Amino acid sequence: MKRKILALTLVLTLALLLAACAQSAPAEQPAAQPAPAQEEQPAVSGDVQPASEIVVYNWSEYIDPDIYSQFTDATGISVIEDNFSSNEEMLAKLQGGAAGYALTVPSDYTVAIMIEEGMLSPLDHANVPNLANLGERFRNLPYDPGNQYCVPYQWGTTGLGYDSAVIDEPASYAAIFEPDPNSAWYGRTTMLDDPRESFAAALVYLGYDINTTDEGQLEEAKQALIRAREGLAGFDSDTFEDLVASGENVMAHGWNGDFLVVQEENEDVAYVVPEEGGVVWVDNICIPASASPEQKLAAEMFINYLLEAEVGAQLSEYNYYASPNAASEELLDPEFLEDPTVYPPAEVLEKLQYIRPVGEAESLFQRLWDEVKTAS
Ligand code: SPD
Repeated sequence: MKRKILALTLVLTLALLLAACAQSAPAEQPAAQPAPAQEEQPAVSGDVQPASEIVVYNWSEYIDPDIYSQFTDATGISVIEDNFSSNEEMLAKLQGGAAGYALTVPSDYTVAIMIEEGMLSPLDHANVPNLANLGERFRNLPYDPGNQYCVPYQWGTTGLGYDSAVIDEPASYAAIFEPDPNSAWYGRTTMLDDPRESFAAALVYLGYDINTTDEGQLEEAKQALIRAREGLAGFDSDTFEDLVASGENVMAHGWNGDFLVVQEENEDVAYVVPEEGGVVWVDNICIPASASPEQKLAAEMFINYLLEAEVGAQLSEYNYYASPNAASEELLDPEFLEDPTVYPPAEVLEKLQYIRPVGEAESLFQRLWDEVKTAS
């Protein structure tokens, strides 16, 4: 199978390089004549060669490292990965002027913010022919219609993971927001260190819309989070699943795939979307506007590689998240495709909401989140 991937990639890489060379052939023009004034220069000029190295700014443990080395073997382009733990952390770093990243992986609402702020470079679809493999419903998502800037990477849900050998299924977010010192999870539970995600859990528990900008409702959610802190071991977006698998903690608010991965280590780890509902999300791979034309071309080649049916399946087999790649789905184990923690049934899906951009209230969420974390 790997040989087939390699062959396909070589063919595609050659095709892209040939296309780049063909575009670079200048139209016959006498050198002495001034070039006609052009209102708009193409983002990538014809003679651009792909960068020999790219840096991908990604969530941690979100990609099989073999995918990077396979891509390097196929194209000669090496890949370095840097990690972030929340959309807000990634956004702040890029807004602060961090350059050098050829790719980053924002969630839905953050894509909308980044497009609005001019932080993303539009995709040249001619360099991403494998876009044809994307599932129909991932082609016109409201935050990026027509995949003008990004390609959906993986999708999933946010809920509660727990050690089923120690506690019963936490059916409700009350397990977190009504801390009980006599419960087995008191002091052995974490929540995501993520303003929009943790506020979403509090808001949904209180019966409010997770995208509310009503200051009274947000203040109530803040108080609920401060109360919850009493029963928490902390806020953690990096090791929450490992701490449940190792037995140090017994419950964590987190993302479905991360809990499924650690089932290999501890089969008692389970995951549930509480009865109140929660968050459904789509992460996307996108090119920061700060990428050079060379980095952008190499980044598009990488996106195209990820969209290979086999590579997309390899991604899901590694991180246990649902794939937006329809061609990959055909290669995935039917057991995975039927797992309700990966592909939620209709009755769960209808209780889930997308986090949406809230404009100026974004800073209100951040201020209230800082208050939650610093409250004594
Ligand atoms: N271990 C990688 C997990 C990536 C989860 N991203 C989801 C963000 C939803 N707000």
